[in-house]
Amino acid sequence: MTSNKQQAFEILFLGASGAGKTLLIRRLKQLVKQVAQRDMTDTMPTTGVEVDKLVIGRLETTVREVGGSFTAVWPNFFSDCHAWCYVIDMSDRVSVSEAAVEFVNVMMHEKMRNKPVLLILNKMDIEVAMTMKELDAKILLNDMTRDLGNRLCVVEASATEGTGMDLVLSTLTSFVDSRCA
Ligand SMILES: Nc1nc2c(ncn2[C@@H]2O[C@H](COP(=O)(O)OP(=O)(O)OP(=O)(O)O)[C@@H](O)[C@H]2O)c(=O)[nH]1
Ligand SMILES: [Mg+2]
Repeated sequence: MTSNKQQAFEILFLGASGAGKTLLIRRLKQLVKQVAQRDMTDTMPTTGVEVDKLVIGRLETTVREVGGSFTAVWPNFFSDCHAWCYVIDMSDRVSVSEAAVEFVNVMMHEKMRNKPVLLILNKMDIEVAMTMKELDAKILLNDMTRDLGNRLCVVEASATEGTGMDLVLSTLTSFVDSRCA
């Protein structure tokens, strides 16, 4: 494994408070480190920033979560990240549109425009969760993924049940490894 500074990789996790960023990162950690299954759903809201180091693909990767209550400082972390994830709570139908608008705003930020992004549609285990098709009707996801090629990936997940996590990891691995190529 190479982990010198030149090859360091940083992934930024953004999304509204309660969307599931911390739990998703815990699940990722569990997959990568193959730690035993335990109840890990007892998260607390992230105050400020939380940083983890995980080996993803060929590099030791910094995974940085900025709490959803700290949107004002999100741009402070745009320069240093190489890829980012945006998490939407699909069960919160009232806030999905707002979250989607926030996502598009970050996508269009000059420091983020060319970076690979994984949009995680989380909490799909909840019965009332909006489907990807419904979200597509709101923000034309299909058009965006077509226009941006493999720079934008979209995954449906449930951090609670662990579904979609293999795809989250393989997508992040492809982001990391494409930088090493
Ligand atoms: N049902 C369900 N609950 C989830 C899921 N993901 C997260 N949760 C729960 O949602 C709550 C908030 O999750 P967090 O991971 O703390 O959310 P966060 O995005 O980190 O929130 P901030 O740190 O405040 O920005 C917790 O009670 C989690 O257990 C999911 O996929 N399904
Ligand atoms: Mg958190």
